[in-house]
Amino acid sequence: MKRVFSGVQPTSQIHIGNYIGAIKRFVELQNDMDCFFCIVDLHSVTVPQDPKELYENSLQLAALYMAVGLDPSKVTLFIQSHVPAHAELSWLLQCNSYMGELNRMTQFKEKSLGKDTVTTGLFTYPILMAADILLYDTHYVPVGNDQKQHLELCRDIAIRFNNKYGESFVIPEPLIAKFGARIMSLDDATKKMSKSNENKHSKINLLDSPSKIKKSIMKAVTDSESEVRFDVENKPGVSNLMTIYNVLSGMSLDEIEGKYKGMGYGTFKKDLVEVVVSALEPIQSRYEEILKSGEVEKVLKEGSQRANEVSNKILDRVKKKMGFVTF
Ligand code: ATP
Ligand code: LTN
Repeated sequence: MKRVFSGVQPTSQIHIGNYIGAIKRFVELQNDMDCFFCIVDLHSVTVPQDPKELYENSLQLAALYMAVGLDPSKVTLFIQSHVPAHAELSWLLQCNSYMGELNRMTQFKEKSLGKDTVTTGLFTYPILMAADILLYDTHYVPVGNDQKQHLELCRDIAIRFNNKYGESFVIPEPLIAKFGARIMSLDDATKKMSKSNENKHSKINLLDSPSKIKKSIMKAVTDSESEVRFDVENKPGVSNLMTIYNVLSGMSLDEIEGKYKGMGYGTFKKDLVEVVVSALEPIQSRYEEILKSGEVEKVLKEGSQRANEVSNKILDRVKKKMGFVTF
C-alpha cells in the first residue's frame, strides 16, 4: 500500500481553505492508502504561540480531523512532538541542506516581512517539514498550492542525500488538486485565505455559526458586473465563490453558471450560504460529540505509538548510512 503523509498546524481555527485544499482530500485517500496525518505543533512554535491556546488548538484539531471523517481505525493520527524522530531527522537534514536554498523560500519571505525579529526556526521550517515527510517513506503528500515550493525542496534534499549516502529516502510526490488548491480570501481575492488574516470576514472557519457564515459570504468581494461566470483573471472574487460552491455541493461550474444566469450575485450568494452551512453542519455536530466522548486522547496515544514504530526504523536506517554508531 502506498504511504501518504500530511500535516496541519494547530494554530488558530481551521478554515475552508485548509479543508478544501487539504483535509477534505485526506478523507478521500484514507481507504486506498496507508495515511499518516499529523498535528504539526513543532511547526507552529516557529512564530509566537500562547501556551494555553496551543494546547487547546492541538486537541481541537485532532477532534476536527475525526469530525471531517478521518477514521482512526484506517489512518494514523498523531501529534508531531510525540515523535522525537521528527526533530532528530530535521537536524540531520539541516546538516545536508544549504542557506541558499532556504533563502529562496517565498513563505519565509512573506512571514518575516516587516517583523523586527524572526526565529531561526521559521527559517529552517521547510527542513522540519521535509523530515516529517521523509521519515515515513512517504509516496504522496496532499497539500494546498502554497506548499508546492516546500515539497520541491523536500525532494531536492532527499535526492541529494540518496546520491551522497546511497538509497535512504523514498522521493515523495505532491498531491495538489487542479481545483480548490488555493482558496482565496473573501475580502481580497488576490490573496490566499489565511489563518493569520485578522479580518474575521476574510475566511470561513469550519466551526463558524450560520450567522457568521452568512455575514462573511454576503460581504465577500465580487466585481462591478452582476454575471455569475467563472473567469479567474477578470472575476477573481466570483470565481473563488464558485469554486467553494462547486467543491462543497458537487455541482459543476457550468451548472452553477446556468442556474444563476441573469439572476445577479444576491441570489447566488444566498444559496452559497446554504451550501456552506449544510456542508459544515454535520462536521460541527460530530465535532461536539467527539469532544464529549473523550476518545481524542486514546486515538492520539495509539497514533503516536504507530508513528514512533514506523519512523524510528527509518531514522535508524538513515543514521547508519551517515556513519553514526547504532546498536
Ligand atoms: P496561514 O494561512 O496562516 O499561512 P496555513 O493555513 O497555510 O496558515 P496550515 O494549517 O499548516 O497553515 O495549512 C494546512 C493545509 O492547508 C496545508 O496543506 C496548506 O497548503 C492548506 N491551505 C492553507 N491555506 C489554503 C488555502 N487558502 N487554500 C487551499 N489550501 C490551503
Ligand atoms: N508546512 C505546512 C504544514 C506541514 C506539512 C508537513 C504539510 C508541516 N509538515 C508535512 C505536509 C507534509 C503548512 O504550513 N501548511
